[in-house]
Amino acid sequence: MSTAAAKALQPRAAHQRDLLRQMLAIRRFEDTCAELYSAGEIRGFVHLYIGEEAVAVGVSAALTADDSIVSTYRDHGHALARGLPLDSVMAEMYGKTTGCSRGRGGSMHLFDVSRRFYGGNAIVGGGLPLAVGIALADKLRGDSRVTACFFGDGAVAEGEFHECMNLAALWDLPVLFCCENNLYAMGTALVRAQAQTDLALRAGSYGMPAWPVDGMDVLAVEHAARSAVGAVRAGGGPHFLELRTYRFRAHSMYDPELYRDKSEVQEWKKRDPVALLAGRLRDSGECTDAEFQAMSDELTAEIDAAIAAARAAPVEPVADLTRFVYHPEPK
Ligand SMILES: Cc1ncc(C[n+]2csc(CCOP(=O)(O)OP(=O)(O)O)c2C)c(N)n1
Ligand SMILES: [Mg+2]
Repeated sequence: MSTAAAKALQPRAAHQRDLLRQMLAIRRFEDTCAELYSAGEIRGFVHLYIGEEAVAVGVSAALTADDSIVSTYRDHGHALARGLPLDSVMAEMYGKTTGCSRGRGGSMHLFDVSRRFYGGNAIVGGGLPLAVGIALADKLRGDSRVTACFFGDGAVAEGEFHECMNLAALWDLPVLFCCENNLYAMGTALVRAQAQTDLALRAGSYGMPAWPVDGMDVLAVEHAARSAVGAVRAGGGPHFLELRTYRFRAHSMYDPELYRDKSEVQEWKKRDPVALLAGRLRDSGECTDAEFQAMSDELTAEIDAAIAAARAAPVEPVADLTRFVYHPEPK
């Protein structure tokens, strides 16, 4: 290969290594959260994203810092891919004041206005009207922002999903709907709950472009998201991506997983998004095993430092309990 050709490849290789690092950061962060949860160090509801990392990382790579993101309760991956500092997310898991939501939100309510990351939402489908409202505001102001809204296959059964699809399409709003179809809503399989399981087809019925994407392949996700974001930003109205993915772990920390066969999980693990990209980069010589190990060691150090900082950080004083809480004066 000529030097010029090798140089031309550099940015692509560096970009793909960055995607790999982001996915690995989410994986390591959450593996550690599972351990901390079992040890009783972090509490509350915790929903792991392990297996779905390519979705958050691929979509986020197609957005600019000025675009907005609305997430779900399975939000660690979305937040980290958005660039929320890992230590502020870890501190939030511990309920400390240095957390991105001052320790008042916890795992399900990560939030960072400065990065236009509008939560973390415990209500299934609850982010959809927020995203449509943000996009309506942007449109009325004449801003060229895109709002990416993540939600699960379970949200498609909610009434507000259909209301939001309708309004976004009717008003040509700049929203990218990112449906994370992991085939289950808690213990209910999509096929047992919904008559039409082709979710892109259902979104398409509202007159918006919608298509399925291999959600285990971060490059496929980024490619689809770039083309959809470009079209939305150009005034093409809402677009819908059905990101076909799979969660490798339980729905939340405690779930006996009686609703699926272990063999199904094993089958999907063969297409582990982190291993898939790592393997490709290894085969092309763009990330050797030693480089992968160095990346992994760096992340371990970063996570260890975040845990130490979170442990040492204060909780909010009791005197501040009613701060940020809406409470009208009694008449
Ligand atoms: C409106 C509402 N109904 C029910 C619940 C309880 N609940 C929490 S998660 C969940 C499953 C949602 O599945 P899906 O949208 O596919 O997302 P996933 O958990 O698979 O990422 C349900 C029913 C809730 N939080 N909100
Ligand atoms: Mg689901």
